[in-house]
Amino acid sequence: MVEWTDQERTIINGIFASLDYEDIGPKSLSRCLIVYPWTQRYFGAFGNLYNAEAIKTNPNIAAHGITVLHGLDRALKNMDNIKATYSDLSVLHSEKLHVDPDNFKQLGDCLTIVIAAKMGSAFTAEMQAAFQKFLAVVVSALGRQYH
Ligand code: HNI
Repeated sequence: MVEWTDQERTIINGIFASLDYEDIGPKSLSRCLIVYPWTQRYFGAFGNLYNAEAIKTNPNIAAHGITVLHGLDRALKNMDNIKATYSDLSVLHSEKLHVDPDNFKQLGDCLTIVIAAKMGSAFTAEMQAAFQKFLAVVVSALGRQYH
């Protein structure tokens, strides 16, 4: 069971409260597909992923980036029970989508970078520490149902 300090809870809630899902979601997912091109294989049905420009302007990728961020809302609202909260999503990514669980971390790192780029110096080391911890718990929970 993960313990959260009041400061960590405040920081994580603060980051999500100021998050522009429609901006950060598409940017994070498209960055992941560009920086880690093997992740494109799961999005074969999403249309043109021919180059970075195509990925950045692909409306299906943009929409899915927003879906993923809303997926993170579930963890935010259930911070003391992220493992159970994500058990269905973990089964989906494992058994139906066959997503290699290593990719969860790559996407999380892209999200951190996009948030840092947007917030600039306001994204302090303490904020990053709390956010990375949150993402690590999410990644671990999403990887739980793999065997
Ligand atoms: Ni992911 C579907 C959340 C990482 C590939 N994913 C979803 C859905 C949510 C979601 C929510 C929609 C489920 C539903 O329809 O019931 N995904 C998350 C979260 C993370 C994550 C919270 C990590 C932070 N997903 C990834 C990664 C990949 C990925 C890293 C591949 C590289 N996800 C998919 C694919 C789908 C998907 C593919 C199905 C999309 C579709 O519409 O067909």
